[in-house]
Amino acid sequence: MQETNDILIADYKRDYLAKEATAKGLIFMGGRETISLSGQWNYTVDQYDTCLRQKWFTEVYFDKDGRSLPVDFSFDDWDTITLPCSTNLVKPELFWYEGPLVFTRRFSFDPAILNDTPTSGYTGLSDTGKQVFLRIGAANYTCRVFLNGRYICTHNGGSTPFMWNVTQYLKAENRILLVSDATREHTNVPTENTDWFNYSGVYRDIELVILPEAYIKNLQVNLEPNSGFSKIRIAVEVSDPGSSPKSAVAGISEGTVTVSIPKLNLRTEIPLTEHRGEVILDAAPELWSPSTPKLYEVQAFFGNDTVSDLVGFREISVCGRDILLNGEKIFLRGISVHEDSLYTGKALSDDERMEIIRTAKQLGANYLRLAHYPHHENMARLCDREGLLLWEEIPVYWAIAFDRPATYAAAEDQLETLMFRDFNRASVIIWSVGNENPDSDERFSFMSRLADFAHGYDNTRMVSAACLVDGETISIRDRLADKLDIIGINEYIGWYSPNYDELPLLFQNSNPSKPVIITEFGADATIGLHGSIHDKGTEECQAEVYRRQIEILRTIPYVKGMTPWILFDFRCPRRTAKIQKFFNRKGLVGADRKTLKPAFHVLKDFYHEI
Ligand code: GCB
Repeated sequence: MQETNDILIADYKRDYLAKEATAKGLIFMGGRETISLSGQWNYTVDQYDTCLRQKWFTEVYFDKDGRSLPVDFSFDDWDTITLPCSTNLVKPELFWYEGPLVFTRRFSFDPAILNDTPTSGYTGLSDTGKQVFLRIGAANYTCRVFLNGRYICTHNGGSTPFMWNVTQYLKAENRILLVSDATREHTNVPTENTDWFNYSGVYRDIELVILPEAYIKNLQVNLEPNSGFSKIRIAVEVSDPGSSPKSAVAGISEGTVTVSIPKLNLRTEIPLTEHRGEVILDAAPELWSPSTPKLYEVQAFFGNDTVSDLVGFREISVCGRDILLNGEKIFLRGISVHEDSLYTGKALSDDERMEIIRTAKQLGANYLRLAHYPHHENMARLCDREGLLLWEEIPVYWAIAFDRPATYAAAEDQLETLMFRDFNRASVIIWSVGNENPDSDERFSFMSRLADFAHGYDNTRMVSAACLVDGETISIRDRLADKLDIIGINEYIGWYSPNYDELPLLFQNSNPSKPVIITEFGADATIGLHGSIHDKGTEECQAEVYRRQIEILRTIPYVKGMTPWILFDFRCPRRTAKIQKFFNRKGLVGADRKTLKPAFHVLKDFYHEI
């Protein structure tokens, strides 16, 4: 009989339901120093979740009388892995594995970082009030954190960051253990069925963030909408002193935050009430746009805390059926992209992100759709710098469990996390609340709530969703459109609907009152496969779909942009045909990111012409 009774307890996860890390626990990261825990870890596949059942993280090796106990793990002898990464690509046996994985490492933490007076036996309390937060950029889908034998927190959501205060659990010598589990569940966001590869593991950075006792929790900087481009809004939030471990300094959080934008000769004191403050100031920044991606350094100071950010100032709005950037009509020459690399899965390097940007620019694009979930935060930072507009999305994809309150809560949390993380990114102009969701009352109320939530959180961006064509009437008709600023439409005429006549019909049958972006059209093409324009899967057929689509779309006055599907071929377990071999081959470029298909040039010619 096992000491822990693990073989008898079916409901072993109940011990890990409390302490869920959500958007509310996030802290502004710009300009902060961090201690990286990325690098070499030990790991194992733990298919039966034995770590959670037996509580391996408590490391009980002896009974109370000192006799040794058998254990089913040996952390330091497990294989090593370099985190972050997509575990599936580490070795062939792991390629299809989605289940629980355990990662662990030791690390030293210098107590002097937290204490003015040197202490030998660090007990976890700092005498300066400084605090240490763990931040994980993303782990798919559920990630449970353990530190020095204690359960710390659980995060749900495969592509959003989370943070947790670990000050009281830290020692000079530490063991951290993470259990990630990418098992697809019907009730998750995304649900179990998607058209992309479900890479598992901890695939974005793991770091410790050192904060003073009172710190800046959030800093939002933006051009105030409808101010004639002449006012900047700055909003700050500081930590709640009640949450600090040292109550003696409670009250420190009231006062002011100083914010400065040196290149605009702007310096202001923002008074705080209940930890928050906001000012709207006169300013005349050079406006950010794809052709002039001007960024300004912003610094904020509060007690011993300093943060900074690089911020562009632009206004995105809708007027009738037009999209306006800085008051001028713009056509969004876009392309969709997944966060997927042949070599690194979802753990792209910045070089790989730049490769996406360069290839999109070669195409003549000014805009990317980051489908279908939050991509790495560096993507929006790079697009700020390089001058590409962005659509960012949460994975409310296909048939989500729209009737479940907990599923809604998960979707809203991912949306709030994404908006918190990327609020200051000028490149991000649209929040998308979902993709191709079959119409039902539950879906309508779920997605309406998300759209309202996005509007309530952020009045500096447009809200959209990629909707389906109404199949019965062949028209743009979706109840959700009332809740959106811009209507996204996925239509695969020439591919899933082979009758090209439906394309002009779709627009004849529709009369939207808002701008429309064709969020997807496309066709598979296997590199080197040739045939007639009617032979599905050939380069010729794909190029023909692009020609026929562009011929019509360019004439529709309310189509104000497009993001055809997709820039690069990407891995997808659903795609088993001879021409697919577990890849979705709708890329304009192969998965090698080098081989351009003829359709690339068709779209490129159009984008360069307009
Ligand atoms: C879609 C989906 C996208 C798929 C694509 C396809 O409509 O939004 O995720 O990958 O079609 O290739 O079928």
